[in-house]
Amino acid sequence: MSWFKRLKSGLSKTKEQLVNNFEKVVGRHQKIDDDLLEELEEVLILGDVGMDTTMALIDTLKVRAKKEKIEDPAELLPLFRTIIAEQLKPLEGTLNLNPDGLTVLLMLGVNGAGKTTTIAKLAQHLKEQGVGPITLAAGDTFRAAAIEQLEIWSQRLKVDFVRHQHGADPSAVAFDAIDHAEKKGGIVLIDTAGRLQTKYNLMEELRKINRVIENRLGRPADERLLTLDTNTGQNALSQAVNFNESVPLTGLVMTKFDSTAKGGSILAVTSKLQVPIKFIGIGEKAEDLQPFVAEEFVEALF
Ligand SMILES: Nc1nc2c(ncn2[C@@H]2O[C@H](COP(=O)(O)OP(=O)(O)OP(=O)(O)O)[C@@H](O)[C@H]2O)c(=O)[nH]1
Ligand SMILES: [Mg+2]
Repeated sequence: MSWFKRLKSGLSKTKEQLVNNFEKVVGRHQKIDDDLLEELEEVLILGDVGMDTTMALIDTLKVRAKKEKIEDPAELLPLFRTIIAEQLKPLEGTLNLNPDGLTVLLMLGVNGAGKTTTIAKLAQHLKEQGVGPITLAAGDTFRAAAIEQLEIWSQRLKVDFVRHQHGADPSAVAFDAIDHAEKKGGIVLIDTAGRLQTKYNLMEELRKINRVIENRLGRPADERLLTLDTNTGQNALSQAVNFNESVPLTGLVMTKFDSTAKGGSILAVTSKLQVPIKFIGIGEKAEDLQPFVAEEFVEALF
């Protein structure tokens, strides 16, 4: 099946929640009035778009409908599509690969968001594109079997692997991985342990890893990516804001669209935080991760 077809089927639960319910509401009304807009507001809030973003979107919808002299409620759906496409378009972003030397990528996120799988999928993706050599760094020294999980991926993908013992300082792993890869160039993908964005000590540890990388390289890590599980809905926004405060993010990876109806949270996150979405994940297999293309995403959603 093509990526677009899989994307479409991956987004089907979110489509049902957001787009189909939107369509049902406009279908029930003869004119665009406050009653209709209130019902649409409810659809967006239930679709995990978040209160503030919903208000802003409904407002834009109202203003644009008036400006474009739209009177038929049915025409609100294509207008809604346009507005979303316009919001997401500037957030497309490609991986920032260092053209004359080593690229360092640091992966962050809460427990179970999909960090390690995303690293593996990314490694595969980069390999297919001829980017390399690739080094995976086992920066999750906390969770049992986390090191082995990444090691198995490195063997499967036939890429370099740097590890320390369980319980070791993750900053030291990052440092050594850069040492290992520096002469070869290519890209180092550094995994980290999952952590709650509200746990001060754990977020401090991330700041330290980030600082150590910066001191070692003489520049910040080329990519500081946050993996967000779309199933977390509204909490994704709090995750993004808090991680961004500890380690200024260069991009987001939104995973598990295939298993959620809460994909509307992508709108909540991106309207608050102007951080590009670099990849989206729609499954557990390597080919289920692809660069985010706004128009393709909106097309699949609608
Ligand atoms: N359905 C689906 N599952 C995914 C996706 N991405 C990751 N997963 C699954 O989510 C689970 C957690 O993935 P991990 O990569 O281990 O997550 P993590 O963030 O590294 O987790 P910790 O290291 O425990 O914090 C695994 O079962 C993955 O296969 C996705 O896009 N879709
Ligand atoms: Mg992990």
